[in-house]
Amino acid sequence: MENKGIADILNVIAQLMSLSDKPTARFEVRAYQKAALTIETLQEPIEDIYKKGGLKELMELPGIGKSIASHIEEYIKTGKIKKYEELKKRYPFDMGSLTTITGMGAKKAILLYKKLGIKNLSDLKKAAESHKISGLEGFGVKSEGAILKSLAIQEASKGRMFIEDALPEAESLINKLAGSGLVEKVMIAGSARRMRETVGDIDILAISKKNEDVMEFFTKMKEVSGIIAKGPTKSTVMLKLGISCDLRVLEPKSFGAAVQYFTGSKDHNIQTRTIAVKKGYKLNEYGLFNRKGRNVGGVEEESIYGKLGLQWMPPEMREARGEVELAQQHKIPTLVERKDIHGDLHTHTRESDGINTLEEMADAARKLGYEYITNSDHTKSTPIANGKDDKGFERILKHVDKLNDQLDGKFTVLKGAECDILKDGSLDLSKKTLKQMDCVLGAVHNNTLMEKKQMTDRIVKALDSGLIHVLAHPTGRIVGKREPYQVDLEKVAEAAERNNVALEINSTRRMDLSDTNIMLVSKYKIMFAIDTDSHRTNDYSFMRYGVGTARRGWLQKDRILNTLPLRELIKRLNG
Ligand code: DGT
Ligand code: CA
Ligand code: CA
Repeated sequence: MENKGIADILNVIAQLMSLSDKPTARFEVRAYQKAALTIETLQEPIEDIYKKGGLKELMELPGIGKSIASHIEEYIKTGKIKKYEELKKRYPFDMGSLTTITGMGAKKAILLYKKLGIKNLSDLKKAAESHKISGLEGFGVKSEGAILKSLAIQEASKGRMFIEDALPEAESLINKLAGSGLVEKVMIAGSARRMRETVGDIDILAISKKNEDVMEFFTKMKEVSGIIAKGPTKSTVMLKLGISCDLRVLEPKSFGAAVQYFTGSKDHNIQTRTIAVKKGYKLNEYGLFNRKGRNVGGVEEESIYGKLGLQWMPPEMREARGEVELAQQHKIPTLVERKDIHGDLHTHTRESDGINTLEEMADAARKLGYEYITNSDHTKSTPIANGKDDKGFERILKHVDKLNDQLDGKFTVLKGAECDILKDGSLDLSKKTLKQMDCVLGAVHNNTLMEKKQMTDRIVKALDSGLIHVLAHPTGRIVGKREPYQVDLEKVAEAAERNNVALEINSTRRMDLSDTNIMLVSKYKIMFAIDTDSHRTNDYSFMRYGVGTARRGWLQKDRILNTLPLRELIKRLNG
């Protein structure tokens, strides 16, 4: 049984229970959501945990109490959860997939089921296309349009996988290949090496003299669900993960050329090939050949770039966005790296919708070598995330003070909030509360279907309040799931510059700002904050994807707020 499968069920139970009028339902909903969150990111199969220590062991997991633990036990033993089966009978529609649509919560989904009999995404598409939804109360032309758009994005992203799902798998595959003793060298190429936010397939390159044995090993790995092609130099398999993987076995003399070629991107390769031709070479995946047909490319990709008169550039830049011209001038910037990061400015705890305590979040960050985190729990206008009001934050801020006292300068938790930017651009906490904080994140979560001008004005007004330090996930998009809201990002960047507000690069599935949006706004004199928006300690590991995206947007260390050591950061936040 997959952890993801059971987490999905718990999430659907939460959604279905949120329809109940029972006063205690809210707490139960949160309990199911938290349990789902925990299970989703477990490093080992939950079944193994259960086998080790039964119910008791399950209840040791954060956010899993007795009743949910017994549901899990029931599922492991019988393949079913009675409570879920009963709820499904009462609400016989596909809540899980309907609520992946922008703006569609459980209440809207049930309304659509009751009024129009919509049971799944294909019913939803038909109803939206024939304009049956815009006439319903609580919907409108705008939300019907948003539904169609959201369906279209899901359609378009089919077959591509989020980098955060694909890269760990790619790494585990190359580690196993390296450990097989059959290869002299093995590495990841393609879009995964370029840290593109989605990956169409995984590309692996290896050097070996034992081609047949390597291919035998590769096609029989336990991650493989089927063999698409098997040959001595190239094999393609389908992975259980739901994505395919190419392995190419090469000779040392063409490895550099293959690395350059298969790292791509295709458009970047077209530009490098054109330069090669102008210099009288022929460049392909086998080498860089001079007029006499001799391979002068060497074994490393650096030498290929060198022969072409190009400075080597990080894979993240290879998207034909001007990097080749920069390389000709030897002006490739030194991009920010994961090791430059000193802390994380966006984290949640159990106080809102996180899993861990403040102490656990601080401790885990300290173990990563960080100097600081911002505690940024949600505010009251996002009740689904258990957002807190001024009074709640009064208590939270005291808690932070107390912890900082205990930490005695060895680590610092900055006081903050992920404060909702309300429909009219006002903020969800009082000025008095916000003024006591070190690092306030402003964020739009609700009423996202506004016209572009209204949304821009709303965010600009919030930034002009002078109370915000970071604008969290500035466009509201979620990769493969949700379109960004309509907003003039350049106007927002202008306001950020005016008010000394950093724009976030949110490293979760939001990946917001995206690489292209970073490029759009980096001409303004603004800082960026690469945050993980962690809801549990494991989430800190998302940081490298945010860093990858920043690198794809050509950002250097001096543009990233959280590369600053604590003292400089505080100066900057106060300035
Ligand atoms: P993906 O898999 O869609 O996420 O993106 P990539 O970039 O990994 O593309 P993929 O796997 O089709 O091919 C790997 C690399 O091989 C690609 O980045 C560049 C190179 N490549 C593939 N097809 C062509 C081509 O037709 N011309 C050139 N110049 N390069 C190609
Ligand atoms: Ca690929
Ligand atoms: Ca490929």
